[in-house]
Parts: sequence; C-alpha cells; structure tokens
Amino acid sequence: MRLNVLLTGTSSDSHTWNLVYMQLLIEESGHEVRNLGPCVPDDLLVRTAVGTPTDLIVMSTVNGHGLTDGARVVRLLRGEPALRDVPIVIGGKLGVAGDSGPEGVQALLEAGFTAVFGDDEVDVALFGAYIDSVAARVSR
Ligand code: B12
Repeated sequence: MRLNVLLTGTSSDSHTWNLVYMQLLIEESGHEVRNLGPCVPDDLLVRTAVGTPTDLIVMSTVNGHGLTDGARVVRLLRGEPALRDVPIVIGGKLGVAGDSGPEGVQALLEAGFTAVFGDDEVDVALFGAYIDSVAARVSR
C-alpha cells in the first residue's frame, strides 16, 4: 500500500538536510511524502495532520531538543481523536549529546510515539523495515 506520510521537523529545529534525506528515503520506498520543513509550529503540525489524509507521521530532529519538542507535540497529536491510532515516529539526534539514551526513548514512547529511532545506519535500516510493516498493515 502506498502510504501518505507526513514528514516534519520540530518547532525549534532549523536543520533541513535531515528532512531532505528522509523525504528521499521514504519516496524511494514508494510512498507519498508531504514535507512540512523545519521549525514547524506545533499547531500547524496538528492542523495539517488532522486535515489531510495521513497514514504515518515522521518527525526528524537533530538539534538536540527532540526529547522535549517531540514529547510536547506528540501529546497534542494524540489528543486529537482522529490521530489516536495513527503511527507517529521520531528519529535523529534526539538529545544534546546526540543519543537520547534508553530513558529518553522510554519517555518518548510514554508520551505517545509508536517508535523511536536513533541516527545511525542501523536505525535508518530499521526505519525502512518499519515503514514496510506499516504499509503491509494499512488497507484502504
Ligand atoms: C549544517 C548544520 C547546521 C546548519 C543547518 C543549516 C540547514 N539549513 O540545515 C546551522 C548552522 C543552521 C546549524 C545550527 C545549529 N546546530 Co547544527 N549542524 C549542522 C551539521 C554540520 C550538519 C547537519 C546536516 O545537514 N547533516 C546532513 C543530514 C543528511 O544528516 P543528519 O542531519 O545527521 O540526519 C541523519 C541522521 O540524523 C538520521 N536521521 C535524521 N532524522 C531522522 C529521522 C528518522 C525517523 C530516522 C530513522 C533517522 C533520522 O538520518 C540522517 C541520514 O543519516 C551538524 C553536524 C554533523 N556533521 O552532522 C550540526 C549539528 C546537527 N548541529 C548541532 C547544533 C547544536 C546546532 C545549534 C544548536 C548550534 C547553536 N548553538 O546555535 C544550532 C541549532 C539551530 C536550530 N534552531 O535548530 C549539533 C547537534 C548536537 C546533538 N543533537 O547532539 C550538531 C550534531 C553539531 C555538533 N556535533 O555539535 N547547524
């Protein structure tokens, strides 16, 4: 199934090439990507996710504030009834020291993310397998 993927940076994060990279990666897997770009205000992300067909939300962040920005906005997204069951993932350099550590991953999962990825090649490969598994589950 061809997924409608909403790709976004976090509100504080101005890095751009991570988003370009992720867009190309997801498109090469055969899916449609709407890329909101960097520094996306929380309310814009929530409005877009609610107002457009979205099978998967992918957050990419590398500035080190992914733990706080991600946890805050995923709670807002999960507060929308239309988004309760939509897979929402986050990945990149999630903490100020790059890695977020197991406690950081746990905190993001508890806040509402379906999956959390780091920034190395293994995580990118795991993300590829994850997106295939979402595509296999979605039916329209
Ligand atoms: C270019 C750059 C900038 C540019 C960005 C310009 C632009 N328009 O994009 C500028 C100068 C603006 C900038 C600013 C800052 N930066 Co900067 N920046 C970089 C730099 C040198 C390269 C980033 C890049 O383009 N990489 C290329 C892309 C393709 O790779 P990537 O971003 O790493 O993404 C990969 C992975 O992270 C992963 N990934 C990313 N997202 C996701 C999502 C999923 C789901 C998955 C599976 C994987 C994944 O896959 C990608 C491909 O491998 C890096 C250092 C470095 N060499 O990585 C620092 C770096 C990211 N910056 C850093 C910092 C701290 C900042 C500032 C806070 C500095 C400051 N004090 O002002 C600000 C933040 C500004 C803000 N509001 O966000 C730190 C982040 C530290 C951390 N998280 O541990 C880094 C790592 C430098 C460092 N070593 O300290 N930066």
